[in-house]
Amino acid sequence: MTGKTTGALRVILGDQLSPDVTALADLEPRHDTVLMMEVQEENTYVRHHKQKLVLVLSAMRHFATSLRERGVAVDYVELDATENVGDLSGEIERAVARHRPERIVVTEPGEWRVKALIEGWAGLTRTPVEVRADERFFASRSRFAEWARGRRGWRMEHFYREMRREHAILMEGDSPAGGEWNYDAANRKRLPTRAMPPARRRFAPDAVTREVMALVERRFSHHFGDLAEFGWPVTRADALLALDDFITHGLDVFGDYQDAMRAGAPFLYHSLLSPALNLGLLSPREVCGAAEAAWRSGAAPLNAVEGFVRQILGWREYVRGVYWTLMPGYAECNALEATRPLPEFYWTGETAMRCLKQVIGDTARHAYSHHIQRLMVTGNFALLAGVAPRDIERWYLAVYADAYEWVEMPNTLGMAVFADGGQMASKPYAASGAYIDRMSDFCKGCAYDVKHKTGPDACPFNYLYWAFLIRHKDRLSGNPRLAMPYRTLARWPRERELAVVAEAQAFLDTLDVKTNAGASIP
Ligand code: FAD
Ligand code: DLZ
Ligand code: SF4
Repeated sequence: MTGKTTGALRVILGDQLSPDVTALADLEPRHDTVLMMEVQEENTYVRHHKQKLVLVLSAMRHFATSLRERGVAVDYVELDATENVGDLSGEIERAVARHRPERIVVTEPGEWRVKALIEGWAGLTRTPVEVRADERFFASRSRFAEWARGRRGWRMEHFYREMRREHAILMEGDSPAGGEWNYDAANRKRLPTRAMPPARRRFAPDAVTREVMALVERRFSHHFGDLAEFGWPVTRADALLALDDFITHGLDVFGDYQDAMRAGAPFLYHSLLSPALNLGLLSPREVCGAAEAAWRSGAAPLNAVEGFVRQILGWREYVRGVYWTLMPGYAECNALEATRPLPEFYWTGETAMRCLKQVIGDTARHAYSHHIQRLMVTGNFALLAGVAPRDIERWYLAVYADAYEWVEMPNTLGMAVFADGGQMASKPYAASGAYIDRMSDFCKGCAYDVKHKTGPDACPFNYLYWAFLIRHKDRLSGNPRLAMPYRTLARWPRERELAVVAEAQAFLDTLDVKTNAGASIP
């Protein structure tokens, strides 16, 4: 390619796989070149689950093909290319030498770390760099900042209602559809034993994906997780089929069983759409639009559709706003001063606690857990055990197919382990074994007894829960949402408190806390 000069070098990062991404707006096929780079650094900044690596790399390759089919010149640097220098900035430098572009155009990235890299590109290459807003979200970063400015407590529900109005989703004039903003009271039921969750559509790996699978097994064999069950959509066409599958088979009872868990049924009625959404294969607008259309046509009830839309128009947008408003300091927050290294079983699944074993095992098999599994099983345990926020945060970033820092970090630090001290959630999501027992069938086959509060066979979540409340009494007892358990605790004699704390400590001392290199579950 030496000798050719390019108008604009349009950079597409691995999670910017949307035909309408701003970096491609006003593309001049005759003059411009699209640059896509597979680089070692992005594949190893955490030990990403092997399925996540295959998903990103295969989706990138398919996206490049779809651009070429539209007549766009794509300079695609494969991971195994001999000249590949292994990081985004190094590859930009090489690409600028190849193409000598007038300017570089890129859409703002999803991570602070990559934003900092991009800020160095103009100096590095002596070429103007135009960074464009990522318009694939309902709210721009500045829209969230404007909403947050001057508010003391941020609550997702308030932001969500503004988004509903602003984007006219599930609205009837100025009022929310059906008269209520939130139908959670009708949601979150226990899954009946007779309920038969539908088999979910998975996508058999095609030749491109199989080639990437071999590459990942060869280069990243020591990363977490298994490839055998890989079934994620890697093209927009397949992602649209996945959306249709969910609207047809999952949406109508999505709300009812949103919080339910069942051993051997990791997907239940969830959409499984986050990997495709976060890569840009689907847009949040079309997903919310499809759900609203299902309600308007009578195919799904309002409680289900509102519950689903709230996850995307509400939570997804809200956590992105939290991330960009509070970074870079947010990454370091540790309000509860938790310091325990991540227990080894998060990587191996080797624990007698059946809930954790099941969720971690499914994570290894599918690179997926639904929200309550993440929040109330692995997250709850990390919170109660006082795992260092940065350790558990890096774990979530590594093990899920949908994990990118802008969405993963606030969910982990803010929601799961309360490291931001309540910026995101009004109380820590701490729960004893009774919650897990109520929402799942995990406790039935467990070595521990969920009904026992103390003693060698007592469920560890029980004494860890009370020890957590005791440990953080000074900080948390004034929280109105924790008034009930603290009232209970106030009735305990001092000896009982001390006994629970000692039992929790003895259990925590038994945890194997070697920091693991990310080995697969056998
Ligand atoms: P569904 O239950 O079908 O929900 C529909 C969609 O709503 C999801 O696809 C997702 O785009 C969105 N959504 C739902 N809940 C949230 C939420 N809390 N925050 C943002 N979006 C939400 N989600 C990610 O996309 N990437 C992550 O790295 C991630 N890390 C998480 C870490 C922790 C500790 C917790 C508690 C949650 C995390 N989540 C993350 C949020 C949520 O668990 C996943 O979005 C969801 O499980 C994805 O599965 P699904 O597509 O079947 O979701
Ligand atoms: C996650 C990821 C991976 C695994 N690999 C690449 C890659 O090789 N090239 C690339 O451009 N992007 C990759 N990504 C996505 C980036 O890490 C992503 O842009 C940031 O996580 C910001 O969201
Ligand atoms: Fe988990 Fe406790 Fe239930 Fe066992 S008894 S599955 S450890 S909640």
